This record gives sequence, C-alpha cells and structure tokens, in this order.
Amino acid sequence: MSDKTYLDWPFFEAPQRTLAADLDAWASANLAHLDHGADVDALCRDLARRLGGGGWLRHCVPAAYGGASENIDSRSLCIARETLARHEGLADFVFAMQGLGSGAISIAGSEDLKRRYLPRVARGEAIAAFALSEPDAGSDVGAMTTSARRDGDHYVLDGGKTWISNGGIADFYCVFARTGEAPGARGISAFVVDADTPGLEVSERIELIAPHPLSSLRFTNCRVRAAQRLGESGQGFKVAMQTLDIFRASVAAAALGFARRALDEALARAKARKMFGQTLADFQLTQAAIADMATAIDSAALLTYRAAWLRDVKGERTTREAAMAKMAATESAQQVIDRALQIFGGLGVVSGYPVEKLYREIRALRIYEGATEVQKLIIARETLKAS
Ligand code: COS
Repeated sequence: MSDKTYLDWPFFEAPQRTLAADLDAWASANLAHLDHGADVDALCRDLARRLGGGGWLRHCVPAAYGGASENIDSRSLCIARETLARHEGLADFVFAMQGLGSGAISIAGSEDLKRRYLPRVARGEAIAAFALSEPDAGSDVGAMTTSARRDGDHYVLDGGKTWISNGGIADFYCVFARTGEAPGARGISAFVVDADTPGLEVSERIELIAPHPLSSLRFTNCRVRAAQRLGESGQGFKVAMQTLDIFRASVAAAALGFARRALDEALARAKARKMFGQTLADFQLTQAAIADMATAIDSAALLTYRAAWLRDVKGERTTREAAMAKMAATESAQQVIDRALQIFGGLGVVSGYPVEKLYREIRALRIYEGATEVQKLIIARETLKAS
C-alpha cells in the first residue's frame, strides 16, 4: 500500500484529493496487465484513447476547450503523473505528452487553434507532440537552425528536429523554428504543424532502453499557414520556456511516482525475504536504506508540490521552483530505485521485474525537458537575479 499521507498537505484541495483517489482506482483496474510485448506505438494510441475515455486527459487542457479546470492546474497534472507513473510508466508518458505537446497551444494559440486542437487532445482523439530539440540544439535552444521563412500568408519550414516523443504517431506537432527577428533566443517562432502536411516526414526512429515512440523529423519546403503560428513572431522561445515551466514540475511528479513504486516493492520484498534467521527488513543496513528512500521521496514531493501550488494558487512564475523540483526529484528517484533494486538482489536485474523496469524508465527523466545541468544553470541564474 503506497503512502498517501502527503495528500493531507496544505498544498491540495478537494479536487486534487478526489483525482488522486479516482485515478488510483482506475489505474488499478485498467493498467495492471499491459502487454509490453505488443507494438509500443499501438499501445500508446490505445492508452491515449483509454485515458481520454476515462476523462483524465481533461487535466491537460483549459476548461473552455474540454478541460477540467479554468487554467491547467499544475497540482492536478502532478497528481495524475505521479499516480500513473506509480502504476505504469507508459501511461504516464502518454498523459504527459498530451499536455506537453499541446501546452504551447493552451498558452499562446489563437481562439481558432485552441478550438480546433485542444478538445480532441482532451478526448485522446488527437495525439500531440512538442518539437523543440535539434541535433545541435538540445540544452541550448537558442542555437536552433530549423527555419520558417514568411511567404505571403504562409511560412515555409526547412530543417530537422530530433528526440521528438510521439514522433511518428502524433497527429500534430508544436514546432519551434527560426524566423530571424533577432539572433539566438529572440528570433524563434512557434507553429502547429499537422502530421500530414506535405514536406514533413519522420526521418529516423530512435529505440530506447525504456521504449516509447521517439523519432527525428525532417522539414523540406514544408508550407504552413501563417494562422498556424502560436503567439507573436519572435516570441517562440518564451512560449517554449513557459510550456516547460509547467511541465518540468510534472516530470518531477513522474519521478516521484516511480520512486514511490520502488519503495513499495522494496518494502514488500524486505518484509518477505528470509535470511540468517530473520527477514531482510530486520537488518539495520536495510533499515538505513529504507530511511534514506522514504526521506528522499518526501523531500522530492515537498519541492514538487511547492512548485505546483505556487503556480496554481499564488499565480507566480515558477521557473526556479520547477527547476529545483525537476532536478531534485529525478536525481533522488534514480537513487531510490537503485536502492530498491539492491534489496531485490539478483531478481532486481531480471527482465520483467517491476524494479528492473523502473531502473530503465527513470534514467531519461534526468535528461529530457532540461538535463540536471541545465536545471542547475536556471536555479543559479534565478537565485543570482533575486540577490
Ligand atoms: N518564462 C518566460 N520567459 C523566459 C523564460 C521563462 N521560463 N526563460 C527565459 N525567458 C525569456 C528571457 O527573459 C529572455 O527574454 P528577453 O528576450 O525579453 O530578455 C529570453 O527568454 C531569452 O532567455 P535567456 O537569455 O535566458 O536564454 P538562453 O538562450 O540563455 O537560454 C536556458 C537559457 C539554458 C535556460 C534555455 O535554453 C533552456 O531552458 N534550455 C533547456 C531546454 C530544454 O529543456 N530542452 C529539452 C527539450 S524539451 S524535451
């Protein structure tokens, strides 16, 4: 039984507590026996439909466009991701991408774009993707070279994107490209590009240690209507950063869900495993590990829900707090899962055991949506700025 006492913390109100209980029950009933041998793309499409059918994806978009609350509620996003990650990492991935992939539309889209895309995202009928990174512009977003040249009432996109989650199964991509108003971060704009737009192709499929759809994209003379632009031209970098400010805290929540599952598995194992005439849990060395794991989890939870609460309730920009949560929660979850695996001994590295899967699943979270090193940069900048 996973620790739920954190739900009593003052960060939450009734809707988040209800969401935690209802989604936990739904996940127990619906995600227990996912066939990981099946085609991962088909599995993700199916999960999007089921998460949409269950009403859970409504937490990824604002209420006016089929969402659950007036503005995207960070605490609900975090509760949903934590709960899904604790049950099934792939379901968390699908949920997260519907939010991240459509976040730029919620933040900066015209009324027409919001109406055309967001309700379908919330129902799981349209799969979303966020196309920011390039081979030479991952951490340094301002170095991107994919270009969008204005041509009458169209833009013409040329270049390449990589590390694009949902690449290949997405129905649309929020693409960031250089429109050249200024060098670096100040000359970028954002666009919604439908997957079937001529000139857009999936150029490479990338296989991962914890499989999910991931691809590189190629844009060749790809004509996109100017009305598909998100926000003002030249403001794309800020739209990307605002989107990441929301979703980075939710990455922390996903790490928290993985860590909680690892602790649950480790506790059950430590209590059941007999050796030297007692159980593994009776050894002080095991207890020291459990103490470290439990404390790391609560520390990560406090940072995560502080960031979410600040954004929802105080309406503050949470660049620093989201970066702290993302860094601390992903780094400590890696250690918690490693400790859990150690408690399982040899079984921990056997394919198919939950801790083995968690060990593969957690690693990417320390890299994507801003590696730990980038989070440090952000935290230091914001701290220096405030001093
Ligand atoms: N919200 C709103 N505006 C922001 C912002 C935020 N969180 N962060 C930066 N900006 C604004 C700045 O205020 C600045 O505005 P002005 O032009 O008005 O001065 C502008 O954006 C440029 O910001 P900055 O100078 O800080 O840009 P840098 O190129 O130095 O980039 C980092 C800074 C490293 C923080 C940024 O590139 C980053 O977050 N990189 C990681 C990206 C990432 O997560 N990649 C993974 C891809 S997603 S899977």
